[in-house]
Amino acid sequence: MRQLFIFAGLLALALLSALVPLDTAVRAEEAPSPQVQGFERFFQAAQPTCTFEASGKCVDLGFSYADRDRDGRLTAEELAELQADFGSWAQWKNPVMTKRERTSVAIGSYAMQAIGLTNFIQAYDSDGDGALTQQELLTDITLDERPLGQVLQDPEAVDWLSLQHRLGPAAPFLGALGAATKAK
Ligand SMILES: [Ca+2]
Ligand SMILES: [Ca+2]
Repeated sequence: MRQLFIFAGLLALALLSALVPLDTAVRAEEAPSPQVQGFERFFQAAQPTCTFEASGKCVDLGFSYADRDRDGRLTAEELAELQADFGSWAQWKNPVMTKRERTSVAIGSYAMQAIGLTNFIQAYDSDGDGALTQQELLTDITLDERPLGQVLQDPEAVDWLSLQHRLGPAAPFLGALGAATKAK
């Protein structure tokens, strides 16, 4: 639960927002930390966009949330912060998640653990500056006017083979997640 959804960073958020609509009417009893509150605000704000609007808008929202210093690149520090926020948030949210949502989060967590932040950045950092631009992050995904959830379910839009090749150690988990999105 302390690890991030699938590709770390914005993609994870976008995926989660798009594929795992959570029942937010019920709240956990414990008072959430400022980090959890911040992530929850982001999640609530992004969900309508990510569910109904063009995929690029959802990705933009996720990226700007993660890009704390607004320089257009996600560094290892920013991704680690995001990962920590997401972990706390997912823990807080856990009591109100459905079994399926918990499973998705768990698969994503295992995948991120298997990959590791450093390897993840290296896999997509084509200019070698140690950080990821949105373009680098989306290397294996072709966005279009459909909402992100639909784009990610389209085998033509996501190059799962390339993605698994890049993120080798996590391939089984990514394959499972790919299959899960298709089976939806
Ligand atoms: Ca940045
Ligand atoms: Ca880069």
